[in-house]
Amino acid sequence: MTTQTSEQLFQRAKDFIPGGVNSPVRAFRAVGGNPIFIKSAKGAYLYDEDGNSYIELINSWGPMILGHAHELVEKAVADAIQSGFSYGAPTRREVEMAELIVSMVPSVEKVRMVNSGTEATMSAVRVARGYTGKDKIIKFEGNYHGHGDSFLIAAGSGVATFGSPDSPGVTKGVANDTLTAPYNDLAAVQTLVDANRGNVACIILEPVVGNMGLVKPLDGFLEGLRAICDKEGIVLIFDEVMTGFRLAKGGFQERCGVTPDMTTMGKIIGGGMPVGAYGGKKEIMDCVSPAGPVYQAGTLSGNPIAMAAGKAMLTYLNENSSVYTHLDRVGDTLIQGMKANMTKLGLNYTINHVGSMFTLFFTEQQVNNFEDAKTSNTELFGKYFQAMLKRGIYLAPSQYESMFLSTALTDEHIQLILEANYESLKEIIA
Ligand code: KE4
Repeated sequence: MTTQTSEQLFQRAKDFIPGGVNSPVRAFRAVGGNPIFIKSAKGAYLYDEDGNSYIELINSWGPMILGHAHELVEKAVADAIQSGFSYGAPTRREVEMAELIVSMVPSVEKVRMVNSGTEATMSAVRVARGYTGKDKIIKFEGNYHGHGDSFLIAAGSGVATFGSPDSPGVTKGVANDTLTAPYNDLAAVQTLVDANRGNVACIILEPVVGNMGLVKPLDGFLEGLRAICDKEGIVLIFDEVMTGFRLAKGGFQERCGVTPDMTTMGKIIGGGMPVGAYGGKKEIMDCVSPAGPVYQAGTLSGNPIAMAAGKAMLTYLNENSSVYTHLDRVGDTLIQGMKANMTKLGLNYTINHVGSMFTLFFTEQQVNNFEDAKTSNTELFGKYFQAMLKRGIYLAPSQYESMFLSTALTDEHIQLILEANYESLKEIIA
């Protein structure tokens, strides 16, 4: 399989785009080699610039839950384009989209559309600060909420100490208002709250983490956070940019039964177009301009083409809940097969899995937080990634990411993935 055209494009790209990509993880830095440049996609397949095809398990980092170029979404976009592209004025489509989201996610009483998950989380934190009048936020190590300054914070050395900037350009002032705790560690959260009583505006987390690889909340963790927030007057924000509309039509909060005060959304909500959203309790969302004093705006927010794509996808998911039982079954089949392959090879790596999201960690210990995840052999993951790629299976190019399944995957695809998984594991441990 040649990737010559991709390599040529990457060389050109690096002259004009930082690192040759418009989002860092795409550069394959974590797995070695050069990135593959994609020419088209359909169903379960990506097609690169050299004519290679791949069964893929990223699905644009989550959005393509129905597979690529689903005819329903394609038709909605084609129809919408006939009416123009962008007006910068309110439209019927935005009203219909807001009504649909509110009907699918009961904890969301009002919602504001934005253009990315980052915009959604940045805005939600600002609103929580405006609503409570408090400055500090609590986030968790290994949780990613986009590239907003408040989130690019390395964990403090001790649990009760302030974070430090995790990127040049993020100021110490910003870092001082972000407190971090290990995921699944309620005691650490209580310590932070006790040390900052009356000054914590919100706790924001991925209710199922995709961004350190897949990590599930331990029993009682989400319930414990809900209790702390109720007692202390802290806004609980579920960042469901990844899990929203994927793990259930109402997001993971529908599965776990814990209700956040605010929810951030992205990815699936746009059907592949650039859309994010944040929403929650009416009393909180009515703080948002122009209803209230907390400012937030966006030229292309609620863009009619993006609303058409997102509404087509959400409507389908809302009317076909069998999508989720189907994806649970596909996920179970794949995970069982991967575990059987490892048993045959005498391997015992950890797989974390919820519904249509999973991660194969190259470590034998349980992975319940970022420190656990970092025991993974990332070099071996890189070899596995490349071995799967040359067998036509396209995975997320980092150990610290989740895979995403789509309804376009057939039993035949799953068998092909399992065959490649067995051969790749056998190759890298030889
Ligand atoms: P965007 O700004 O990339 O649309 O969303 C940021 C974001 C917020 N919250 C969660 C839970 C997320 O997973 C993300 C973005 N996810 C990454 C995947 N690790 C997107 C891939 C990328 O950065 O290119």
